[in-house]
Amino acid sequence: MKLFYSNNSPYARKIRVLISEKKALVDLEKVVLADKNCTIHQYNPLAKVPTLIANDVSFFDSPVIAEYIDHKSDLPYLIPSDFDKKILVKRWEAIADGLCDAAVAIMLEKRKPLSQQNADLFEKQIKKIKLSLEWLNREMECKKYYLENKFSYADIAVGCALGYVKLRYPEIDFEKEYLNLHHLYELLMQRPSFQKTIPEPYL
Ligand SMILES: N[C@@H](CCC(=O)N[C@@H](CS)C(=O)NCC(=O)O)C(=O)O
Repeated sequence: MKLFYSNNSPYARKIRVLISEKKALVDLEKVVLADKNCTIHQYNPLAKVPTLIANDVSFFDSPVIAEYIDHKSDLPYLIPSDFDKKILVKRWEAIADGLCDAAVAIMLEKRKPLSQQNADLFEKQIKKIKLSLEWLNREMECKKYYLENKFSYADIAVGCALGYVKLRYPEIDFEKEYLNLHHLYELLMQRPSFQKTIPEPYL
């Protein structure tokens, strides 16, 4: 198996953390999406990371890849097979991905010349980020990990979204505003899988 990823993609980080936690045998290949000849075009018509190649088939997007890796590798499943538990994990992944979508949308808008930037877009996306963080923070009340206080893919998804928000918005004081999420991220950052995939501020 081979995973195409880019350095700071929070969706790809989710998969890299999962691969590390599951000790899955996957080659990692870093790509530069801005490169017109980027290899990703050969494997994914959407030209997005993460993309996984397994048995000559390409898989995307990250929720699909996560299911594939969790299912095909050893060790206990991090996405539960029990439907009622699994759907809660997927629900958390959906919020985590939505949080990343909003943060990425703002980052892309900021890259445009000032005269072309849309103030409404900033306001709308910032609201999504704030409300999602408040929502997740409430969900973590009196909990160590999200699902039955056991580490799962839900924590990986939200942890990677938090890492990305922290990278792009260092001014957010998690300890003051979202204490439960602060504790969760601190706990996750003790894991080698999170440490070795931390986003790099200069990219
Ligand atoms: N929903 C997708 C989102 C993937 C995504 O948007 N990745 C970004 C990098 S953070 C990307 O590849 N962007 C390139 C593009 O949109 O052309 C997933 O979960 O995999």
